[in-house]
Amino acid sequence: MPIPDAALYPEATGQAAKYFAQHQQEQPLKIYSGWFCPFVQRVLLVLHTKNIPFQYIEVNPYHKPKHLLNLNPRGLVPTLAVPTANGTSKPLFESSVICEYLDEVYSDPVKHGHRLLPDDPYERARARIWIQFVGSNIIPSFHRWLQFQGDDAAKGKEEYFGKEVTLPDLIIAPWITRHWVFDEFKGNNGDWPTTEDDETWARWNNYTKAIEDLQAVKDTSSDREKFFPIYQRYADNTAESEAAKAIRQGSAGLVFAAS
Ligand code: GSH
Repeated sequence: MPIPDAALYPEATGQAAKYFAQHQQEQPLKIYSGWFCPFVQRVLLVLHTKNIPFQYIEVNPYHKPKHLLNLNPRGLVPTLAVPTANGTSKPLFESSVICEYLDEVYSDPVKHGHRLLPDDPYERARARIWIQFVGSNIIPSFHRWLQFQGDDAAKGKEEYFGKEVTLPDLIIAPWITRHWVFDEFKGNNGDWPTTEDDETWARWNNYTKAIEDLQAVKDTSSDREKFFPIYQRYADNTAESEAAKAIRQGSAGLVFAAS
């Protein structure tokens, strides 16, 4: 039976076609790629950002050509062929592992710019948490929403948007429900950044709406106009609360960090 996934448009188009055309020449570092694959794209983004010389090799991973299987028995893209000292190559796979490898190996700041993972071990560990989170939560949710049918699709959608509130949501919610203060007191007049940031703001607005719709937020919020005199004092910088004083002294971290 034919594999439905194998029926692919055979090659990249548009800007990607031009970019890949510039990377057809023989190079020691090779990426076995599918133009359509988001995991591949991760690696291409790193190669591009770090200006790493590479050869682009288009394969259809659903047909699993022999030269791909020789490198990667699972026959997945991306697969990287890494040059060895004796002129042969050795394979590497798993997109996030490849990305980290490239960042580590191509580390000359003059040739390759800044490191994509932070230098500080703690910050690096935190970045890895997010990387892991994308892999373990976001992409699976994306696919569940995309692939599930009927009632299950609705469940997938809820999951993708994150139906269940988490502690970080609740920790930030009071400030989210108060960002009108900038319109009211700082002359912002709803003038949040637009144009190239539209998409970000659309996501922000979705998130804000989800927070505002929480019953717990509704049940614990007073009428907006009752906040006016309080925030007027902050806006005039005449408030004398610990927070207001700390902000004036530049030591807000001590007040807010553990609160
Ligand atoms: N976890 C892998 C990674 O991050 O590199 C996933 C790679 C992957 O699933 N690639 C797809 C593939 O090669 C194309 S987007 N599929 C072939 C198959 O499923 O047989």
